[in-house]
Amino acid sequence: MPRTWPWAGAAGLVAAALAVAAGELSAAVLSPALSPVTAVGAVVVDAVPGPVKDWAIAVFGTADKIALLAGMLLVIALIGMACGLLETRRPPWGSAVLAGFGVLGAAAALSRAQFSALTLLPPLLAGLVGVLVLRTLAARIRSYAASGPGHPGASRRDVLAAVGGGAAVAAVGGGLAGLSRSSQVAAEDLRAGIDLPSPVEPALPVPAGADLSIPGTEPLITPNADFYRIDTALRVPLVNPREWRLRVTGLVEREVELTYDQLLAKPLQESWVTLACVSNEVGGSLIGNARWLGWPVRKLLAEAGVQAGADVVLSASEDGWTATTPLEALTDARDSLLAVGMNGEPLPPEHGFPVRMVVPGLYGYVSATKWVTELKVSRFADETAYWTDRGWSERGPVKLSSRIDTPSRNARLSAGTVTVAGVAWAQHTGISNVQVKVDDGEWQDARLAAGISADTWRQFAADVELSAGDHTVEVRAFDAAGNVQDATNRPVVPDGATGLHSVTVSAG
Ligand SMILES: Nc1nc2c(c(=O)[nH]1)N[C@H]1C(S)=C(S)[C@@H](COP(=O)(O)O)O[C@H]1N2
Ligand SMILES: [Mo]
Repeated sequence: MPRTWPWAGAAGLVAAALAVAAGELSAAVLSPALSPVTAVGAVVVDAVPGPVKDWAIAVFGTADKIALLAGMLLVIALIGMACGLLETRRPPWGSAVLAGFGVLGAAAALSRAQFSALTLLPPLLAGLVGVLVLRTLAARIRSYAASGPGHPGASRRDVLAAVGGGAAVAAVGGGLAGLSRSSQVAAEDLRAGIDLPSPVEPALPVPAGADLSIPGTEPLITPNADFYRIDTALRVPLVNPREWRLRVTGLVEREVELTYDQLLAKPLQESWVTLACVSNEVGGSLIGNARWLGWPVRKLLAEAGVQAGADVVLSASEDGWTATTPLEALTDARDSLLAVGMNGEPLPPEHGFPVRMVVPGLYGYVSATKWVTELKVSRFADETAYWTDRGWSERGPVKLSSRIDTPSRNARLSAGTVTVAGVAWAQHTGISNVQVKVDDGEWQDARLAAGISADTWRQFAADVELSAGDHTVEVRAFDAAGNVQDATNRPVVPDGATGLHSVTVSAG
């Protein structure tokens, strides 16, 4: 019988490597914050006693994170090899143990503060890939082991091809994951070195009672880590703020170039703006509210001097994405910003670090360019942009809308008084009223929380009486210009969904 334990160990190592690569690469694509290796590392750091941490920092210094990573990868490699030996001898125990580690990775991901439906995807994908690879390779090794005169099975060459092929894929995948990780770490280091100036014009204070804090509703101010992320970037662009430049070109009296330090030296202001995506379905969550620190775009455009006849600004990002924003929205009195800060921190890499645009009242696809590097003043007649080239509307004002956060869809409640609560928005116009309706009843006014400004969403709450049985609760908003929310159901293409959000619940 051929000797197989070295093959079994190698198979386990390859399975573990492919599992880690699958987990890390899927996280790199979805959001670097979802890295299973980072999640497990954070759990390890939390679990390690203080004196050991001090020792590690004393020994490894600033390389402590690399040492931790190397240690974790070594342990994973050893576990992989052990699973390989186990799986070839006692299937399916090796892959069961490997799957167990996938579940532990998922638990580590869950133990981290921010949880979304995507959180579990990288660790579970890692576990799945590891198990499938291990089972396939181990089956081949067993067939090789059982082969002999009169028992044709896999040859040594078959085993070599399978394990070697897996190792080659793991090397490529691992290399890519490593690259993406090191650029992520580099971006974090660059960000960590930045000390944002205080705004000359601070944000409006949040009025008392603006946050109703009703259980089941989203917070009035969206934490950065929970803020929706939409972009076409497979890898988050890594822009060194020292090298960043913003150029103002096109129909201007003089071209202007701005460095990051020059931007930070401007009199900055802070504004509350609720940013929304045109792809947000009625009742969807592609919307968030943050405090943005930045310099008004209108001041930069004034420095450049806009020529007569211009009606659009084409903004372009580091990674080639573009948006066309009506010039007016960037020159009128609204707080259109070249933003450097989000909720008191430098912009997170995935939200446009070091500089992005934020324009109250317009969907992100026509205004909120992240990693922005150029503003070209031009004419709508001469320009198109990334999404307008793909069938989306040239103009993208945010539509008046509202969303019920609680009760949730299909909730089972006790009959009686139930609080219906959520948010309503009409950026740059403001919300004047919100109404809710149960089944075919009358519309009733909700309590409207104080607003921060016309550029932000407003919370509402209403107490409704629900008898035993199934009910549909619906919401509609009115803006400060007297418009009522459009009840006609329309899809998100080409310029944003309309319709009323409703939830069906059952009371008993
Ligand atoms: N560079 C770049 N900027 C971009 C995009 C993009 O794909 N690339 N997407 C836009 C869209 S469609 C939206 S809704 C907002 C989302 O910003 P957020 O990810 O910070 O929430 O960014 C906008 N800015
Ligand atoms: Mo968007």
